[in-house]
Amino acid sequence: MVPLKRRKVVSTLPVTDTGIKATKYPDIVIFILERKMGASRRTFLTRLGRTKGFPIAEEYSETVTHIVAENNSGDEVQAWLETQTAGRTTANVAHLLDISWYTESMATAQPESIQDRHKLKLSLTASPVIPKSSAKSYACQRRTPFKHHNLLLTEALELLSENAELGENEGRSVAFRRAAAILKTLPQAVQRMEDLQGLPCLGDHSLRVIKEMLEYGSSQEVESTRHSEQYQALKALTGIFGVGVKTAERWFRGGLRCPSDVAKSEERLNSAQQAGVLYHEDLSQRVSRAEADAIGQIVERAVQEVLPGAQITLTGGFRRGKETGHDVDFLITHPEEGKEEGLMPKVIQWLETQGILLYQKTTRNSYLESKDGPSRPPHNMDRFERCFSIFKLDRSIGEGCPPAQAPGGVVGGREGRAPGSKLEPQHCSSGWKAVRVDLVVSPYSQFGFALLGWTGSKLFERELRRWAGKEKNMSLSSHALYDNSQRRYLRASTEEEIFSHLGLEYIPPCDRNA
Ligand code: 8GT
Ligand code: MN
Repeated sequence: MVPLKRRKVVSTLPVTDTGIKATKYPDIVIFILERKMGASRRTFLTRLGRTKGFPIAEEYSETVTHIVAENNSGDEVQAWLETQTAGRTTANVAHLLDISWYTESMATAQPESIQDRHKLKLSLTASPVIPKSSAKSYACQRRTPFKHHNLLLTEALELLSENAELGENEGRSVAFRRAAAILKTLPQAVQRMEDLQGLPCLGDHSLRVIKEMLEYGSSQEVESTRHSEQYQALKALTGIFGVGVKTAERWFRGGLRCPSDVAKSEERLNSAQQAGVLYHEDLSQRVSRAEADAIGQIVERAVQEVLPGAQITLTGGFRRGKETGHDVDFLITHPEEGKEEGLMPKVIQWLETQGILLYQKTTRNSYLESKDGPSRPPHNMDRFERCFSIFKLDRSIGEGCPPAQAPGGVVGGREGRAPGSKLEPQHCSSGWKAVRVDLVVSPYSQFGFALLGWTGSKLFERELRRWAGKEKNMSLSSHALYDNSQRRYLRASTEEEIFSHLGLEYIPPCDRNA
């Protein structure tokens, strides 16, 4: 760890027993501001609090969680606080509270939950300090907007995360991703290591990388990884639709480096990989929001044709407000439970007859949540279907897809390519573009869970499940929330209700970009 600098603040009181270690409330540290209150009243209030077991600090430090003031405005306390922190932005900024919070807490002999009326109001031009709540350690407790102020650092940490993932080192990959995620929540660019004081999720390795980047503008480890043949090849190979880390690794050892090597090779490809190679050029382009909307209209039309009244919702990155994506994700349901059964094959068939599908593979819901989901799946879980597909989207989007023929027909058969038959990758000079589309059908009763589960980001989802398990003894999946203590499923029809069951503040989709 980088040693954290502690700033000594001169106390106006003699340092007696701080009472902090033996407290009943280890999570809070109160500081009573003497300003405008006077030393004798402060001493009285301090003693009173301590007799009730409250941890009260003599001196202000960054461990303080609650600053209590009397007859001071929020701006006055804020200005005082800035002199204590030398104007530095610190993550560990305490609640600024009126004395009423303290006296009410004295009356009940326990720290009262903070109400709006307890908070000292700051004027709108208030300082750039980060509220303590934005430094919570689970990503699902924080707001992470898509646009943030630390792109260079997060890009570097995410590259290391991706490299660890390609090396199948999941723990390391998640650690770097969590470190990147915390930097995305900061209201300004990190300039000094001190700016990181008090932030969770930053391990030694991430701190080392950040320090190097702040000092030299780049990190040697990041740059050597970025330029390494293995990283570049594994990234390029897993960038092919249908190719996972294990296959990419095997191909790499066999001397393949990029999609065109695969196309020329004798490797046996399954049907997804064949489509992946065939449409690689298009699929490696980002999908724009306009394209996502155009695909939304097609899916809407398909769904209405086969089941009037069914509803479609754009999920994934686009629901989080991203401008572009690597694919387009949709969730389909029907307000009448059970009506959605058998819907997917009909939708697929309709799309196929319109000549819109270049590839599709429908799977029943096969992931029975064995690793982190409920131990007993809900009875209707096997109704949950998903389809990985590739749409043929007219380049003059908005006009819909022409009923044109896919080159060589739809790639979707079960049999793989026979060794020796070469693939000729498609080039995007044509009037259409291949776009990856994921369709998921959910029963209405599970819709809230499915929506939450398919909106992402992947880290946000992971953190939600970790929070549920570790902090609440619950199991969250895209189907249900199971309370292990009560041994029952908790009902919810909206995302808001799920957050509430989990004891979390509701985070809207646009702030789930961890
Ligand atoms: P993108 O812009 O690159 O497309 O980013 P994205 O939309 O955030 O990612 P995605 O890879 O398209 O995945 C969308 C969401 O679906 C993510 O939240 C991811 O966690 C979720 N997701 C899968 N696979 C599965 C799965 O098998 N089960 C569930 N419940 N969710 C899944 O990608
Ligand atoms: Mn997506």
